[in-house]
Amino acid sequence: MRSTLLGAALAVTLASPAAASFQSCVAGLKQEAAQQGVSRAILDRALDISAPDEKVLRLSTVQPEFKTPIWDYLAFLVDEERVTQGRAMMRRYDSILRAAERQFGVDRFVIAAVWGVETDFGQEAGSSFLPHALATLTCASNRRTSFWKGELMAALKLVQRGDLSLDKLYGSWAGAFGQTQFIPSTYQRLAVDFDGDGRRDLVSSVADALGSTANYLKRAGWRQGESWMFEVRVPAGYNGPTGRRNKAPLSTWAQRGVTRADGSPLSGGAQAGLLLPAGPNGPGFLVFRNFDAIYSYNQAESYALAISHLADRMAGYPPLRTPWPTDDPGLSRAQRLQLQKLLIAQGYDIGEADGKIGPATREAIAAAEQRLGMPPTGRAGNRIYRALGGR
Ligand SMILES: [Ca+2]
Repeated sequence: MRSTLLGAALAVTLASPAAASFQSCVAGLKQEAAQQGVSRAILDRALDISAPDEKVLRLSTVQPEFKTPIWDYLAFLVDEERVTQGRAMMRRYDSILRAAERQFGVDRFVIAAVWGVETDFGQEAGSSFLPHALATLTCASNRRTSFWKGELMAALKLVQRGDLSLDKLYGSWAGAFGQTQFIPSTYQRLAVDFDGDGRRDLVSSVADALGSTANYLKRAGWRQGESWMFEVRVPAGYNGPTGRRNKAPLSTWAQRGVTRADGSPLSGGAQAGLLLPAGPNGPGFLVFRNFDAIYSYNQAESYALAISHLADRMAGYPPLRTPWPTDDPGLSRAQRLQLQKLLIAQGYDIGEADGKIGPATREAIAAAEQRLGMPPTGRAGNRIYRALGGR
């Protein structure tokens, strides 16, 4: 037995020093987790991995070669379909959302909007097995390895603690998982058992996921009853202060010529910053302390704008008043899917239509644009959509 094991280890070493070093790294992770109280039974099942997950490594090094315009990003995340479905989900989970709003003081439309943007209301939570993904990132990537190791340990402890079984640890390649995509360390710190069954299960329990999101936003500084954002209009050619952190009272913004989107005056002392994500000729937004709480969920202003706007739309507010400064607006998810079908019908080989605009779709769009005598942008916008017969 002993000699067989040694033989196997030797063979691996001879075959590939990288594989052997990966395996010894994983063995080290198991030992460290065991010392932190995770059982051998859990570890043997969780870290039954002999080579890095190549897909995770690939995803972790992808540089976004395509800068998404803000109007594309919002057209995708806040389309009519998501607004309608969001309203239906809010009716269905009304008592949970109201209970979370009461207990944590966080507006229920914002809680639901996080859910809608993160996983399309629980439908797209990711398919990477977290222990393998995080072990891969710890042992085979060369960036942020101590961060990934911490996330791996946190994930294993959630299982050890009895919050989740191993087979629920599926999420994004970078470790975010569950209905509202917490990373394991955040889960460990801030998840709550909101349905009262004794376990914090943000994968299968909508109540636990929504309660935990409310708790997150509360801890991020949410102020009960205050605004998060509203659309405004700035004077033509505005070149005054902007930025989330450049906050001033509404009365100061009024002096600078800023009005509500419908032209009505601003007043009051609430502190807000001005965002002009597409410059002074596009929609403007005054954003408040609660916007910063939403921002902290994913550290991106476009993300916080999408959550804020989806919350408003689900609450019954109209679409943005000021159009984006483009003659080629973005597409909804349904239109993206339709665009792919139109490309396939024209003979472009982009695989199956799935509504996800990847490199193959972008190449086909650029080719179609060229064929139609349009500048080849590769972007899934309204112009190519119409040109191919979409409506
Ligand atoms: Ca629970």
